[in-house]
Amino acid sequence: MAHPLTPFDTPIYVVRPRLPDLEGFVERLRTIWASGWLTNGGAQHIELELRLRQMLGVSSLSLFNNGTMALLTACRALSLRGEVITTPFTFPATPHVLTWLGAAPVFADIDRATLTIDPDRIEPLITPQTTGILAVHVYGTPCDVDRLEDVARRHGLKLVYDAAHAFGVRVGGRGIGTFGDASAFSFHATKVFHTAEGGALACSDPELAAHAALLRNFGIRSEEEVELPGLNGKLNELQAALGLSVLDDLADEWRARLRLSAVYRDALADLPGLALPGPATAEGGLLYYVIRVDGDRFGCSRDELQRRLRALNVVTRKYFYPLCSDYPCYRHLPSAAPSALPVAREAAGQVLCLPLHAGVTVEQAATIGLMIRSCAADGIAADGMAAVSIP
Ligand code: T4K
Repeated sequence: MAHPLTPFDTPIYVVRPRLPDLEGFVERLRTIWASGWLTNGGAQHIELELRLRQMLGVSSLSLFNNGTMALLTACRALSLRGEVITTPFTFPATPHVLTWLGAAPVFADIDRATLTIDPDRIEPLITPQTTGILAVHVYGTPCDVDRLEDVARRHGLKLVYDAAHAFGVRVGGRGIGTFGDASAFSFHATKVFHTAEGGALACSDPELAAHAALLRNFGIRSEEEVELPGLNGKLNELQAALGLSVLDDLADEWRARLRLSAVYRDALADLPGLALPGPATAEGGLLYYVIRVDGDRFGCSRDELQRRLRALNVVTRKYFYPLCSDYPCYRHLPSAAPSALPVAREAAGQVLCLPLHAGVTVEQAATIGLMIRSCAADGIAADGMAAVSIP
């Protein structure tokens, strides 16, 4: 094992796209070449939609050219307008789709354990203008789907899930995409399953699915009928072929991530001031390995830890810092007041995503664990205890 204070020769990135067997992918490309069909719902698209529908356990699934477009289409198809209650602890895409629809995001604080929207914080924010709730399964951890369903039903609100992180996640045996009115997945290159860029919209209502399908293709009903002001949300055949190839060896990727999660846990579990994710047990999720650093107890701040790891060629990310409610376009909103979002604010100051993908070896993960331990020891040294110095 490399000495923990020797930088890796090349960067170890927080995420890396799964690159499938090239020969298998080229075989699929040959089929596309022979067909002369590059987009607008070709054979690869049809096959991928079918396989994902079965795999995710949803009755309807439509592919999109990215997760943002799938989310935008879901919110549009459900007529979200006025005010929509959402979380500040997410990627910019979540509140931005609301803004693009002319709806105002209203931020509710998050639950301390799951980092997803706190159902108890939603009701006080509901006004006559509220039309829906847009919740996010952060890092693949499911929202409290039962309580969100209850709040939405009692107040007649639409419930949309941003499931960008939640590919393959199940709750009580049910596919995560079966909850709420609609769910949007992201198949960006940095996700466990990907199509380089891509996404999908899942829902249970066939009428909603048909409406969304129209919105995805300019609102075109037939050659001579354009029914709605739709946009272009289509995934092309090359990307669908890539997705099919990635699906073929996805089990390997999940196995590798499970193994690495266990290595990190063994390496870090006893460190004070460090909160780790619960032990990973099943396929699904495992998008990031997110630790939370309590700087005072750990010995060095999250930001300092990130800087030191970067100097050792370990590239981590602070998903999600800053909070969306702190962006210049949202911080004027009443619900964005820092005092209203204490749990989200604390999480944004503590989270750090460690490298988690099949490109990381068990030995590298163990070394990253030792590097993190060294940072803690170094911090403690500042208080007069034994030191391990980092160049
Ligand atoms: N909702 C949520 C909750 C989301 O997290 C996202 C996207 C969306 C909605 C929207 O879905 P999409 O419209 O994107 O399908 C990345 C992804 O671009 C973004 O998809 C993802 N969430 C977000 C959490 O992460 P960045 O700006 O952090 O990506 P970037 O380019 O800095 O890459 C991150 C790391 O990945 C780098 O350290 C290097 C590595 N990388 C990246 C790419 C693109 C590679 O190794 N190879 C690559 O090809 O947003």
